[in-house]
Amino acid sequence: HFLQNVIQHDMFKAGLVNVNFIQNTPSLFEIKLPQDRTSKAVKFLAEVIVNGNSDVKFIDQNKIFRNPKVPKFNAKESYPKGTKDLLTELGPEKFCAWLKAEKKIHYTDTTMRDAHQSLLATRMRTYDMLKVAESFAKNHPNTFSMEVWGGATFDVCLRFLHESPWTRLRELRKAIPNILFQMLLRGSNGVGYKAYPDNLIEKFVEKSWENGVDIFRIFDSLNWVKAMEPSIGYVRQKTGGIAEAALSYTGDILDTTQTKYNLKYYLQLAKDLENAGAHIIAIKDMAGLLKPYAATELVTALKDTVKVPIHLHTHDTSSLQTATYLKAIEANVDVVDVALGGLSGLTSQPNFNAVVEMMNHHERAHDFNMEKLNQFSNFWEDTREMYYPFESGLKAGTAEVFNHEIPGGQYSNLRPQATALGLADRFDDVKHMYAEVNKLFGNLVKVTPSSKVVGDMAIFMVTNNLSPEDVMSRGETISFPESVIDFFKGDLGQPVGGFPKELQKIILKNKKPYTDRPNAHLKPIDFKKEYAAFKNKFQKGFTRAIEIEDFLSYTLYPKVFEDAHENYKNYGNLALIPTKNFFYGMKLREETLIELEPGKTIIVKLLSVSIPNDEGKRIVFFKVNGENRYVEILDKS
Ligand code: 3PY
Ligand code: ZN
Repeated sequence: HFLQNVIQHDMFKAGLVNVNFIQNTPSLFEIKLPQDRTSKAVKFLAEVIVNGNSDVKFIDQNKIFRNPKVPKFNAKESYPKGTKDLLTELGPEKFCAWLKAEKKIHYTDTTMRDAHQSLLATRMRTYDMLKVAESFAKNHPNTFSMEVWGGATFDVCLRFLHESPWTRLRELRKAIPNILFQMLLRGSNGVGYKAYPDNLIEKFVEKSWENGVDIFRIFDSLNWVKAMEPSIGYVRQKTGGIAEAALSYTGDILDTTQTKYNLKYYLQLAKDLENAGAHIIAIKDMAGLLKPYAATELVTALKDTVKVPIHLHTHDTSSLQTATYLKAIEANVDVVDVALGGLSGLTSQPNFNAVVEMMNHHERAHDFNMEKLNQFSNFWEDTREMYYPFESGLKAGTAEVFNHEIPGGQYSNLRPQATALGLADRFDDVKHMYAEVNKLFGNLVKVTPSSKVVGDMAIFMVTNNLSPEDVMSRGETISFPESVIDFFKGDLGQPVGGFPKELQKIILKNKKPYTDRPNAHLKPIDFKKEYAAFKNKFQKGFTRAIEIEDFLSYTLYPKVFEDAHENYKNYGNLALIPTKNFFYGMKLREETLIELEPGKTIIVKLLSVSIPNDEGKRIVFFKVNGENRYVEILDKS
């Protein structure tokens, strides 16, 4: 590059150089590396080598990673037919009739969504998913569905992994064309934490279907049917997919002293959701509170009350939930959610492999190749090692969950959130306070985003040493967290039984609450105008075409999208970097392979890292496909 600068310099071309030419022409040293994909990938690696990945808060230098083995499959063979083919053939109504008539118990594999959301703070990268996707689709085509999208994955994918969630969905769809894909949709809150304009949710549903989602599990964080109705409608009108509406399970129907969320309540809710157009009803037990004998009662009664199939979801936080599945299966539940062994248990779903074994030789058994299924479990167990900084720290099942009722997906975030605020030693207090806040707020359904409001308030109260009595007696003088104020205003909708009135006044002070749908207060998106403006702003200097899906990402998460976009411009598609290198950079003399596109792989070897120069920059030397390259990186330490 230096020589290029010399040769192309006007004075050199004019033959006007003397011995001082180099010395007097500092611009010759302004080396512009070509901004191709290889350079961008190498620049990212150099950055992580020198400064680390800002998402990784500690590194265990002694950690040795195993190489996860992908279970064998035949790459040349076509895909065996699965549920996706059946849905295409039958359409949603007939498909659900088929499901209901099935005697076998069916399984949804949550490994690529809820399992890692609940165990590893949602950090699982597309890179690792794609490694096993085709193999899984060819080895286990009898899986009912795979939950691969939605919930927190959308946000985390963009924010921390610097990937496009849409590209993830498309790539997975290509690799798994035969099994139904499922997403978790927070109704009017989309894949975010607040209400969005209805026409944004409508477009989001339509584009999710076009990019690969088949089953939309729709819930509302307060079980408010009014808030779920529009999304159920969009799935029915805008897609050929399945609207699965969820009742989020709270409390304990066996406890007769708890009168709010009793069996009658859930049956009415299920009926309302069926009337709203649900193709399937999900029992969404987000905290793992549905005990085995309660499952017998709930599932039996639901099967008598609604005509559509019942899909059961739980989290194994207490370690009791495999028994719940047994009871639910005996009561004729149609599908249960499980996660491959290596990413199952505790705050994640019950163990896929073990549940299949449990059912072997039972009249509802569903045959799976256990040797292969266990190999997939091992793949994830080995892969999980690379995500160690994101483990939640929970080591064993805890019956405490029946008291605090913290959802599995929130648990793995709450501890780091508390730690970041200096409450590492007071996590017990936070859990305890979470239950207190729930009581104070009138006993809520707690699931994203209502669970976040309860969590924010619990952390706020522990930090400020406030008791529920303090809140009631001197709340007028307290500035509550914004999420709590918005919640009491009605921004997340209306809770079962309404807000506690006295507390609402204390928290809102002079603000006026409303009781209709929050979305009704929002201006619809002007897609034509706003998308055109968006393209104008973001296409410049961007190497791939901006598309409507990017606009949706931006509309849901403006700042996060802008950062991810900037990141893409600087470093290219980071989803291609192997996970080990993405989080931890490279060790000296380590060699890594990066497949920039099918058939174009670069081999990168780290040769050396210099000490910082006068400007604090280090020079990182690589060999890339046999050629020497170096990158200067400012050492920020
Ligand atoms: C989410 O909304 O992300 C959840 O997983 C809720 O359980
Ligand atoms: Zn869940």
